[in-house]
Amino acid sequence: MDLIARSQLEDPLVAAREATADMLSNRARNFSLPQPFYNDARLFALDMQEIFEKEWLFAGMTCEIPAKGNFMTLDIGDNPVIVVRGAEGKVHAFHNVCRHRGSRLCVKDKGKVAKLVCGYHQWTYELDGRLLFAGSDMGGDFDLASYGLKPVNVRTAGGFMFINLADEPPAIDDFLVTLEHYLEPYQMEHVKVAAESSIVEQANWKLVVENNRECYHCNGAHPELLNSLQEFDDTDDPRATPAYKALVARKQTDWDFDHVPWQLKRFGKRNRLTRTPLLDGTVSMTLDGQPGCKKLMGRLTNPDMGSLRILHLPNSWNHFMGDHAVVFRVLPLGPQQTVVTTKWLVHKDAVAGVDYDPEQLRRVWDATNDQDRRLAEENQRGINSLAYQPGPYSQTYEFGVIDFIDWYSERMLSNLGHEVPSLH
Ligand code: 3BY
Ligand code: FES
Ligand code: FE
Repeated sequence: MDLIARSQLEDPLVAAREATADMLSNRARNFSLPQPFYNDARLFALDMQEIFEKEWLFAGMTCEIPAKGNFMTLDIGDNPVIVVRGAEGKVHAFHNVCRHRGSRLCVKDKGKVAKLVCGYHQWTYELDGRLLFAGSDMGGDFDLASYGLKPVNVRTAGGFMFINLADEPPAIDDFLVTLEHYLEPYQMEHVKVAAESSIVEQANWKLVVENNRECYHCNGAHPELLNSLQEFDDTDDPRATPAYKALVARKQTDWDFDHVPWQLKRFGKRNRLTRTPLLDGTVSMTLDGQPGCKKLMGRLTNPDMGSLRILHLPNSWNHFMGDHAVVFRVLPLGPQQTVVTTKWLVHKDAVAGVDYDPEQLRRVWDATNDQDRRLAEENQRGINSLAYQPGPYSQTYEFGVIDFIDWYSERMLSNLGHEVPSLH
């Protein structure tokens, strides 16, 4: 919206901002949030303004736009965004909004173009966002240079693309350097998408993320996933058994031998990277735990890489194994609606039907995603009841959820311009 016009209208969320800051400043730590955080339209608008329009978001993988002119689009709430590969391999991101009369520019999810051409009146932009051509008669003093696409901050590392809609994005460099290092064995320029799914969950985005941050529900919900996944988060998991710790130590020796990073790294509560073993005897998140792709990723020669887990709040978690990787992206659609996009990655020279069967490869996480969707939707339905009141998270089983809600509360308060209370 035009900035002057916006300032002339009263912000309808003034009261909601105060109430939100108040609820977060006074929340019971280690308890789920009050109901409005999960179902109120004003709270949802604030989540979009203060979290999704201000924090770094996972957009997609560089392998999805491998060559000049390849683009992908995504919507951050009301903000359509285009990510495009320009000259010399440079990744650009723009608001996907034409500078003529504001039409959405690229309407496809992905594709390849020579120039970015608006479908309405054919204003034509270079891949770096410069306006090249604006119809036949815009008047003699029309200055093309004033009507370039509005840029969106974009950073890439280890094959991941992150975008940020803020004027002054928070620092992210330390995480990106580590991400690059941890992904080096996977040679992410030699990767392709083998399968992809997007599912819409009738649940607030925070319920989707909360569900992912714990495995308290795994035993009851995920038979396919538990053929390979250890329910322990890491060696610092309070439930970790001596047998698990011994397995971890054994695998870490193998990974060191292959010069593959595994150490737990955290960047605040926003990012966490760690490599953890799968169940002994299994090497991949497939139904039988055996490789789903015969050709291993990158420079790897040992399929037994466990899973490199990469968390990026607010909207991504990922598993990198020896034979394939699974990357997840969460985007809110409404107060009680979220889209979860999953992509299965393999070596780009792996051949479908020969080295891997895409249907087999995706089976475990298709099943797991659907199970998690049901859990999040039932969680939403109960929370909508007048009976709902915030309930306690288990510090033994749900520490990841506590961390997520702490991160969310801290970022929300800080972005609202409020003081962040100390957590201790
Ligand atoms: O594997 C995951 O991505 C998460 C972590 C624990 C439960 N959930 C399935
Ligand atoms: Fe894009 Fe007119 S709105 S060319
Ligand atoms: Fe789950």
